Amino acid sequence: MTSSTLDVRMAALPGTTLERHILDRQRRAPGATGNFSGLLQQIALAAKIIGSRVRKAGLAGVLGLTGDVNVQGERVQKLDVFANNTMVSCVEAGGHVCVMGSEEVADPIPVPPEYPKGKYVLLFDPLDGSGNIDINASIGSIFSVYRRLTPGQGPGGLRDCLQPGRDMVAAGYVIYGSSNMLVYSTGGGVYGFTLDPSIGEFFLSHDNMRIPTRGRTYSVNEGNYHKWSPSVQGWVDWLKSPEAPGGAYSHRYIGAMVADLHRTLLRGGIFAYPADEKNRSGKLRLLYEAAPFAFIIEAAGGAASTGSGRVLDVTPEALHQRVPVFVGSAEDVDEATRMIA
Ligand code: P6P
Repeated sequence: MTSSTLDVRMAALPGTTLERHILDRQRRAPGATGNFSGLLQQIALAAKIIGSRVRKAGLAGVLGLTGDVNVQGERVQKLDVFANNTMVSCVEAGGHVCVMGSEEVADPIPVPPEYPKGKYVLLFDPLDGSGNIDINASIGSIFSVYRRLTPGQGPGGLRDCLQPGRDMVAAGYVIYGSSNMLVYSTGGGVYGFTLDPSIGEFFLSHDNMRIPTRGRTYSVNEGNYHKWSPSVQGWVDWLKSPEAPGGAYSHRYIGAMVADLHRTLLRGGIFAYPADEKNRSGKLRLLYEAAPFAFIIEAAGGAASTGSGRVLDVTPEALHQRVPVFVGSAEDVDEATRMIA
Protein backbone atom coordinates (compact mmCIF):
# COMPACT_ATOMS: atom_id res chain seq x y z
CA MET A 1 0.00 0.00 0.00
CA THR A 2 1.53 3.34 -0.98
CA SER A 3 1.98 5.90 1.76
CA SER A 4 -0.44 8.26 0.00
CA THR A 5 -3.21 5.60 0.17
CA LEU A 6 -2.44 5.00 3.85
CA ASP A 7 -2.51 8.76 4.54
CA VAL A 8 -5.84 9.06 2.76
CA ARG A 9 -7.29 6.12 4.71
CA MET A 10 -6.16 7.36 8.13
CA ALA A 11 -7.17 10.94 7.30
CA ALA A 12 -10.72 9.75 6.56
CA LEU A 13 -11.22 8.56 10.14
CA PRO A 14 -11.11 11.42 12.68
CA GLY A 15 -10.33 8.89 15.42
CA THR A 16 -11.05 5.41 16.75
CA THR A 17 -14.77 4.74 16.76
CA LEU A 18 -16.43 2.66 19.47
CA GLU A 19 -17.14 -0.05 16.92
CA ARG A 20 -13.55 -0.14 15.67
CA HIS A 21 -12.26 -0.28 19.27
CA ILE A 22 -14.53 -3.17 20.17
CA LEU A 23 -13.71 -5.09 16.97
CA ASP A 24 -9.96 -4.55 17.46
CA ARG A 25 -10.19 -5.93 21.00
CA GLN A 26 -12.53 -8.68 19.89
CA ARG A 27 -10.01 -9.86 17.29
CA ARG A 28 -7.54 -10.28 20.15
CA ALA A 29 -10.06 -12.04 22.42
CA PRO A 30 -10.02 -15.83 22.12
CA GLY A 31 -13.39 -17.25 21.16
CA ALA A 32 -15.07 -13.86 20.79
CA THR A 33 -18.25 -14.28 18.77
CA GLY A 34 -19.11 -10.67 18.02
CA ASN A 35 -22.24 -10.84 20.11
CA PHE A 36 -20.85 -8.46 22.71
CA SER A 37 -19.77 -5.91 20.12
CA GLY A 38 -23.25 -6.05 18.63
CA LEU A 39 -24.84 -5.51 22.04
CA LEU A 40 -22.54 -2.58 22.84
CA GLN A 41 -23.42 -0.99 19.50
CA GLN A 42 -27.11 -1.24 20.38
CA ILE A 43 -26.46 0.36 23.78
CA ALA A 44 -24.49 3.13 22.04
CA LEU A 45 -27.43 3.77 19.70
CA ALA A 46 -29.76 4.06 22.70
CA ALA A 47 -27.28 6.48 24.27
CA LYS A 48 -27.31 8.68 21.17
CA ILE A 49 -31.12 8.76 21.08
CA ILE A 50 -31.45 9.43 24.83
CA GLY A 51 -28.73 12.08 24.67
CA SER A 52 -30.48 13.83 21.81
CA ARG A 53 -33.76 13.95 23.73
CA VAL A 54 -32.06 15.06 26.96
CA ARG A 55 -30.43 17.96 25.07
CA LYS A 56 -33.85 19.14 23.87
CA ALA A 57 -35.72 18.27 27.07
CA GLY A 58 -36.64 21.86 27.83
CA LEU A 59 -38.06 22.35 24.34
CA ALA A 60 -39.54 18.94 23.63
CA GLY A 61 -42.09 19.05 26.40
CA VAL A 62 -40.51 16.05 28.09
CA LEU A 63 -39.50 17.75 31.28
CA GLY A 64 -41.41 17.09 34.42
CA LEU A 65 -43.26 14.19 35.90
CA THR A 66 -45.49 11.53 34.40
CA GLY A 67 -47.56 11.42 37.57
CA ASP A 68 -46.46 7.81 38.12
CA VAL A 69 -44.33 6.38 40.93
CA ASN A 70 -41.82 3.64 40.06
CA VAL A 71 -40.92 0.45 41.90
CA GLN A 72 -38.40 2.50 43.89
CA GLY A 73 -41.21 4.69 45.20
CA GLU A 74 -39.73 7.59 43.21
CA ARG A 75 -41.76 10.02 41.10
CA VAL A 76 -41.15 9.11 37.43
CA GLN A 77 -39.85 11.81 35.10
CA LYS A 78 -41.08 11.69 31.50
CA LEU A 79 -37.46 11.30 30.36
CA ASP A 80 -37.01 8.25 32.64
CA VAL A 81 -39.76 6.46 30.73
CA PHE A 82 -38.43 7.59 27.37
CA ALA A 83 -34.91 6.40 28.25
CA ASN A 84 -36.15 3.06 29.51
CA ASN A 85 -38.27 2.41 26.42
CA THR A 86 -35.42 3.51 24.14
CA MET A 87 -32.92 1.10 25.73
CA VAL A 88 -35.39 -1.80 25.55
CA SER A 89 -36.30 -1.04 21.92
CA CYS A 90 -32.67 -0.78 20.80
CA VAL A 91 -31.67 -4.10 22.39
CA GLU A 92 -34.67 -6.46 22.42
CA ALA A 93 -34.67 -7.39 18.71
CA GLY A 94 -30.91 -7.80 18.30
CA GLY A 95 -30.69 -11.43 19.46
CA HIS A 96 -27.92 -10.74 21.99
CA VAL A 97 -29.88 -10.89 25.27
CA CYS A 98 -32.22 -13.42 26.86
CA VAL A 99 -33.63 -11.04 29.49
CA MET A 100 -33.21 -7.46 30.74
CA GLY A 101 -33.63 -5.71 34.09
CA SER A 102 -34.30 -1.99 34.54
CA GLU A 103 -34.52 0.40 37.47
CA GLU A 104 -37.83 1.56 36.00
CA VAL A 105 -39.48 -1.87 35.79
CA ALA A 106 -40.50 -4.00 38.78
CA ASP A 107 -39.81 -7.39 37.17
CA PRO A 108 -37.32 -8.75 34.61
CA ILE A 109 -38.14 -7.57 31.07
CA PRO A 110 -38.63 -10.55 28.72
CA VAL A 111 -37.49 -10.52 25.10
CA PRO A 112 -40.69 -10.63 23.00
CA PRO A 113 -41.38 -14.12 21.61
CA GLU A 114 -40.87 -13.03 18.00
CA TYR A 115 -37.22 -12.10 18.63
CA PRO A 116 -34.23 -14.49 19.01
CA LYS A 117 -32.74 -14.91 22.48
CA GLY A 118 -29.02 -14.36 23.09
CA LYS A 119 -26.46 -15.43 25.66
CA TYR A 120 -26.28 -12.14 27.56
CA VAL A 121 -28.26 -10.42 30.31
CA LEU A 122 -28.50 -6.62 30.31
CA LEU A 123 -29.23 -4.71 33.54
CA PHE A 124 -29.51 -0.95 33.41
CA ASP A 125 -30.54 2.30 35.01
CA PRO A 126 -31.86 4.12 31.94
CA LEU A 127 -31.56 7.62 33.33
CA ASP A 128 -29.73 8.04 36.61
CA GLY A 129 -29.96 11.27 38.54
CA SER A 130 -33.23 12.18 36.88
CA GLY A 131 -33.91 14.68 39.65
CA ASN A 132 -31.24 16.78 37.93
CA ILE A 133 -33.05 16.80 34.57
CA ASP A 134 -35.15 19.93 35.16
CA ILE A 135 -32.17 21.92 36.48
CA ASN A 136 -30.01 21.04 33.46
CA ALA A 137 -27.33 19.29 35.54
CA SER A 138 -25.46 16.20 34.32
CA ILE A 139 -27.33 12.89 34.29
CA GLY A 140 -26.47 9.49 32.92
CA SER A 141 -27.29 5.89 31.99
CA ILE A 142 -25.63 2.89 33.62
CA PHE A 143 -25.44 -0.70 32.35
CA SER A 144 -23.97 -4.08 33.20
CA VAL A 145 -23.76 -7.26 31.13
CA TYR A 146 -23.68 -10.88 32.37
CA ARG A 147 -23.77 -14.26 30.63
CA ARG A 148 -27.03 -16.15 31.04
CA LEU A 149 -27.04 -18.88 33.72
CA THR A 150 -30.12 -20.84 32.66
CA PRO A 151 -29.48 -23.45 29.96
CA GLY A 152 -30.93 -23.48 26.46
CA GLN A 153 -31.83 -20.79 23.94
CA GLY A 154 -35.18 -19.81 25.44
CA PRO A 155 -36.20 -16.76 27.46
CA GLY A 156 -34.10 -15.87 30.51
CA GLY A 157 -35.52 -14.87 33.87
CA LEU A 158 -34.85 -13.52 37.35
CA ARG A 159 -32.21 -16.17 38.08
CA ASP A 160 -30.15 -14.90 35.16
CA CYS A 161 -30.34 -11.36 36.61
CA LEU A 162 -29.32 -12.19 40.19
CA GLN A 163 -25.56 -12.67 39.71
CA PRO A 164 -22.68 -11.28 41.81
CA GLY A 165 -20.77 -8.45 40.16
CA ARG A 166 -17.56 -10.52 40.05
CA ASP A 167 -19.22 -12.57 37.28
CA MET A 168 -19.95 -9.49 35.17
CA VAL A 169 -18.83 -9.58 31.50
CA ALA A 170 -18.84 -5.80 31.02
CA ALA A 171 -20.11 -2.57 32.52
CA GLY A 172 -20.41 0.98 31.35
CA TYR A 173 -22.10 4.31 31.69
CA VAL A 174 -23.08 7.26 29.54
CA ILE A 175 -22.83 10.78 30.92
CA TYR A 176 -25.05 13.45 29.34
CA GLY A 177 -23.10 16.55 30.29
CA SER A 178 -21.16 19.37 28.64
CA SER A 179 -20.29 16.60 26.19
CA ASN A 180 -21.78 13.12 25.99
CA MET A 181 -19.39 10.30 26.84
CA LEU A 182 -19.72 6.53 26.87
CA VAL A 183 -17.28 4.75 29.21
CA TYR A 184 -17.03 0.96 29.26
CA SER A 185 -14.85 -1.87 30.52
CA THR A 186 -14.74 -5.61 29.97
CA GLY A 187 -12.45 -5.88 32.99
CA GLY A 188 -9.10 -5.45 31.26
CA GLY A 189 -9.11 -1.65 31.12
CA VAL A 190 -11.51 1.29 31.03
CA TYR A 191 -12.12 3.22 27.79
CA GLY A 192 -13.91 6.54 27.29
CA PHE A 193 -15.56 7.66 24.06
CA THR A 194 -16.82 11.18 23.37
CA LEU A 195 -19.76 11.74 21.03
CA ASP A 196 -19.09 13.96 18.03
CA PRO A 197 -22.64 15.29 17.53
CA SER A 198 -21.80 16.55 14.03
CA ILE A 199 -21.10 12.95 12.97
CA GLY A 200 -23.27 11.08 15.49
CA GLU A 201 -20.37 8.79 16.40
CA PHE A 202 -18.48 8.03 19.62
CA PHE A 203 -14.69 8.44 19.26
CA LEU A 204 -12.02 7.18 21.69
CA SER A 205 -11.02 10.16 23.82
CA HIS A 206 -9.82 8.51 27.06
CA ASP A 207 -7.65 5.43 26.38
CA ASN A 208 -7.06 3.04 29.31
CA MET A 209 -8.43 5.28 32.09
CA ARG A 210 -6.75 4.81 35.51
CA ILE A 211 -8.02 6.26 38.79
CA PRO A 212 -5.38 7.95 41.00
CA THR A 213 -4.47 5.85 44.07
CA ARG A 214 -5.59 8.75 46.27
CA GLY A 215 -7.66 11.87 45.64
CA ARG A 216 -8.38 15.17 47.33
CA THR A 217 -12.19 15.19 47.32
CA TYR A 218 -14.98 13.31 49.03
CA SER A 219 -18.48 13.11 47.54
CA VAL A 220 -21.39 12.37 49.88
CA ASN A 221 -24.72 13.97 50.77
CA GLU A 222 -23.72 15.83 53.96
CA GLY A 223 -27.41 16.54 54.52
CA ASN A 224 -27.66 12.97 55.81
CA TYR A 225 -24.92 13.50 58.43
CA HIS A 226 -27.19 13.20 61.47
CA LYS A 227 -28.71 9.97 60.13
CA TRP A 228 -25.35 8.21 59.75
CA SER A 229 -23.75 5.86 62.24
CA PRO A 230 -21.16 7.43 64.59
CA SER A 231 -18.34 5.64 62.73
CA VAL A 232 -19.40 7.13 59.37
CA GLN A 233 -19.74 10.55 61.01
CA GLY A 234 -16.23 10.12 62.45
CA TRP A 235 -14.79 9.20 59.04
CA VAL A 236 -16.29 12.30 57.36
CA ASP A 237 -15.23 14.54 60.26
CA TRP A 238 -11.67 13.22 59.81
CA LEU A 239 -11.71 13.84 56.04
CA LYS A 240 -12.68 17.47 56.68
CA SER A 241 -9.96 17.99 59.30
CA PRO A 242 -6.27 18.99 58.91
CA GLU A 243 -5.44 15.39 59.95
CA ALA A 244 -6.64 14.04 56.60
CA PRO A 245 -3.75 12.97 54.31
CA GLY A 246 -2.45 16.14 52.67
CA GLY A 247 -4.87 18.23 54.73
CA ALA A 248 -8.64 18.61 54.67
CA TYR A 249 -10.39 17.19 51.59
CA SER A 250 -12.70 19.27 49.44
CA HIS A 251 -16.37 18.32 49.08
CA ARG A 252 -17.97 17.84 45.66
CA TYR A 253 -21.53 16.48 45.25
CA ILE A 254 -23.61 16.81 42.07
CA GLY A 255 -26.36 14.47 43.24
CA ALA A 256 -26.13 12.21 40.19
CA MET A 257 -24.02 9.09 40.75
CA VAL A 258 -22.82 9.01 37.12
CA ALA A 259 -21.48 12.58 37.30
CA ASP A 260 -19.97 12.19 40.79
CA LEU A 261 -18.26 8.91 39.88
CA HIS A 262 -17.08 10.14 36.46
CA ARG A 263 -15.29 12.98 38.25
CA THR A 264 -13.94 10.52 40.85
CA LEU A 265 -12.63 8.21 38.10
CA LEU A 266 -10.83 11.10 36.41
CA ARG A 267 -9.55 12.98 39.48
CA GLY A 268 -9.52 10.38 42.27
CA GLY A 269 -11.13 10.65 45.70
CA ILE A 270 -14.12 8.82 47.14
CA PHE A 271 -17.86 8.73 46.50
CA ALA A 272 -20.10 7.31 49.20
CA TYR A 273 -23.75 6.67 49.89
CA PRO A 274 -23.68 5.13 53.38
CA ALA A 275 -26.59 3.42 55.08
CA ASP A 276 -28.56 5.76 57.32
CA GLU A 277 -31.64 5.75 59.54
CA LYS A 278 -33.91 6.24 56.50
CA ASN A 279 -32.03 4.12 53.97
CA ARG A 280 -30.94 1.23 56.15
CA SER A 281 -29.28 -0.59 53.21
CA GLY A 282 -28.15 2.61 51.59
CA LYS A 283 -30.03 4.21 48.68
CA LEU A 284 -28.18 2.99 45.61
CA ARG A 285 -29.25 -0.18 43.82
CA LEU A 286 -26.75 -3.03 43.61
CA LEU A 287 -27.45 -4.51 40.20
CA TYR A 288 -27.55 -1.45 37.96
CA GLU A 289 -25.80 1.27 39.96
CA ALA A 290 -23.29 0.01 42.56
CA ALA A 291 -22.05 -3.16 40.84
CA PRO A 292 -21.40 -1.70 37.35
CA PHE A 293 -19.49 1.24 38.85
CA ALA A 294 -17.60 -1.11 41.19
CA PHE A 295 -16.58 -3.16 38.11
CA ILE A 296 -15.42 -0.05 36.24
CA ILE A 297 -13.60 1.57 39.16
CA GLU A 298 -11.80 -1.70 40.06
CA ALA A 299 -10.82 -2.15 36.38
CA ALA A 300 -9.31 1.36 36.58
CA GLY A 301 -7.27 0.42 39.68
CA GLY A 302 -9.65 1.65 42.37
CA ALA A 303 -11.84 -0.08 44.95
CA ALA A 304 -15.53 -0.43 45.82
CA SER A 305 -16.85 -1.53 49.20
CA THR A 306 -20.23 -1.83 50.92
CA GLY A 307 -18.40 -0.90 54.13
CA SER A 308 -18.37 -4.55 55.18
CA GLY A 309 -17.13 -6.23 52.01
CA ARG A 310 -16.40 -5.91 48.31
CA VAL A 311 -19.39 -4.71 46.28
CA LEU A 312 -18.61 -7.24 43.53
CA ASP A 313 -18.84 -10.12 46.02
CA VAL A 314 -22.44 -9.38 47.03
CA THR A 315 -24.81 -12.04 45.68
CA PRO A 316 -28.11 -10.31 44.90
CA GLU A 317 -31.35 -11.68 46.36
CA ALA A 318 -33.67 -9.20 44.64
CA LEU A 319 -33.63 -7.20 41.40
CA HIS A 320 -33.83 -3.80 43.14
CA GLN A 321 -31.73 -4.60 46.18
CA ARG A 322 -29.86 -1.64 47.69
CA VAL A 323 -26.35 -1.54 49.19
CA PRO A 324 -24.24 1.09 50.96
CA VAL A 325 -21.31 2.14 48.72
CA PHE A 326 -17.81 3.57 49.24
CA VAL A 327 -16.21 3.78 45.79
CA GLY A 328 -13.09 5.45 44.41
CA SER A 329 -9.32 5.65 44.90
CA ALA A 330 -7.92 2.51 46.51
CA GLU A 331 -6.24 4.31 49.43
CA ASP A 332 -9.32 6.44 50.14
CA VAL A 333 -11.68 3.44 50.11
CA ASP A 334 -9.29 1.41 52.26
CA GLU A 335 -9.16 4.18 54.88
CA ALA A 336 -12.94 4.59 54.83
CA THR A 337 -13.62 0.89 55.34
CA ARG A 338 -11.07 0.67 58.16
CA MET A 339 -12.54 3.69 59.96
CA ILE A 340 -16.20 2.67 59.64
CA ALA A 341 -15.68 -1.08 60.34
P1 P6P B 1 -29.59 12.04 47.35
C1 P6P B 1 -30.11 9.85 41.89
O1 P6P B 1 -31.48 9.89 42.30
C2 P6P B 1 -29.42 8.79 42.74
O2 P6P B 1 -30.02 7.55 42.54
C3 P6P B 1 -27.93 8.77 42.40
O3 P6P B 1 -27.69 9.06 41.08
C4 P6P B 1 -27.35 9.81 43.32
O4 P6P B 1 -26.01 9.55 43.65
C5 P6P B 1 -28.25 9.71 44.56
O5 P6P B 1 -29.50 9.16 44.11
C6 P6P B 1 -28.50 11.05 45.19
O6 P6P B 1 -29.31 10.82 46.33
O7 P6P B 1 -30.33 11.39 48.50
O8 P6P B 1 -28.23 12.56 47.78
O9 P6P B 1 -30.38 13.06 46.59
